[in-house]
Amino acid sequence: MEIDERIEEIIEELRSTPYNKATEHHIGRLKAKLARLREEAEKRSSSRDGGKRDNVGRVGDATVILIGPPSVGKSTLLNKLTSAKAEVGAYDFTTIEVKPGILEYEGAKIQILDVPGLIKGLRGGGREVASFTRSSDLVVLMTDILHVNVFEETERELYKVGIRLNQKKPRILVKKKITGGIKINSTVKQDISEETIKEVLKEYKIHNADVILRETIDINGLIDALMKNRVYLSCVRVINKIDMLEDQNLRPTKDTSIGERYNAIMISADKGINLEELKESVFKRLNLIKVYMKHKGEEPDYKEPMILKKGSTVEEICRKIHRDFVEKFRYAKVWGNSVKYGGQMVGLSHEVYDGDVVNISIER
Ligand SMILES: Nc1nc2c(ncn2[C@@H]2O[C@H](COP(=O)(O)OP(=O)(O)OP(=O)(O)O)[C@@H](O)[C@H]2O)c(=O)[nH]1
Ligand SMILES: [Mg+2]
Repeated sequence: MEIDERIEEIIEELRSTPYNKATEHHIGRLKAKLARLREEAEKRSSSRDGGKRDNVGRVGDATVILIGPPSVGKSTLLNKLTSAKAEVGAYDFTTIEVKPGILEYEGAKIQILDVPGLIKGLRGGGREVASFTRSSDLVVLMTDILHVNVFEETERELYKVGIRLNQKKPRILVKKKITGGIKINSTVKQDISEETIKEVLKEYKIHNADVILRETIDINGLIDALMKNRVYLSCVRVINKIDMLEDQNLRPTKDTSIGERYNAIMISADKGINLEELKESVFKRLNLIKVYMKHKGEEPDYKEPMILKKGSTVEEICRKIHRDFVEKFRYAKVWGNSVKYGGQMVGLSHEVYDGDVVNISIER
């Protein structure tokens, strides 16, 4: 049987199976099977179409990807935010190749990727979009005022290929073992039964493991924790072309209700409306921090902060300065909120905080 048919069959069975305590473990098994088949289908089809993979180098401090249906103004926005000169057209699929640009904001260099318009089913270029998304830091989900209802559809398509938007990684740890069966430890009360958890694990051929649950989980979360291809990204929704409403005297820039309803920022890429608000929101959601480097006996360099992702350690700082720095590293001295006292000596694994001053000592 074709893989697509098997997927359809399972979806149908899931649809017709009522959810209750007696069916839960069966549903768990079906969902796990579905997740595996979908991954398999994606793998096969991407090798079939020659695997047009992510081939754009990542530069800058973080990467944002613009995703949305054709003709909503993605390339127009890229051109407005960066010095890129992407082709803009009044017809669908103007963009056929991924185009990068750099937005400079608050001292950070943010790479923006303009990708081909996305259509339902992630066929053709869609899988390429998915592959670019996996290695981005933030998704800007874009549409225009004529198509405000596509957000959920697009999110569903991305969900199917393992991309989780504005969702936390489930706090589930599975430590595989050789013997001893499945032992489940939970720090909180669980709704799903042990039997269901075991059924799902069985689908992944896990028969011996310690399972540690640090929050209330559901079947989908458990499957996500077992699949390797899941990514968790922040997402900002954008509705473009609000100038069109203005043409019709609907005073959209004052009437923010559409934006609120869809939890989206309303912009006009073409007329340059609300772009500052968008930049600010993108910057905030990227969760970047600034640290200031200091040479021994000198004042910190407050003019050119180093931009890092929140959660970064001294090791990441070293890598950003020079590839040799990790090997030659002796110690770092840190002033700021991440340490107990100014000038504290720390190692490579020390996490730095926003506003820290850092001095690195290496072997000469
Ligand atoms: N009225 C209005 N038109 C816009 C705005 N932004 C873009 N457009 C127009 O929308 C059309 C499509 O713009 P593009 O930037 O090529 O759209 P795209 O999303 O990159 O499209 P694809 O590459 O085909 O996926 C062009 O005719 C643009 O001039 C806007 O803010 N207001
Ligand atoms: Mg385009």
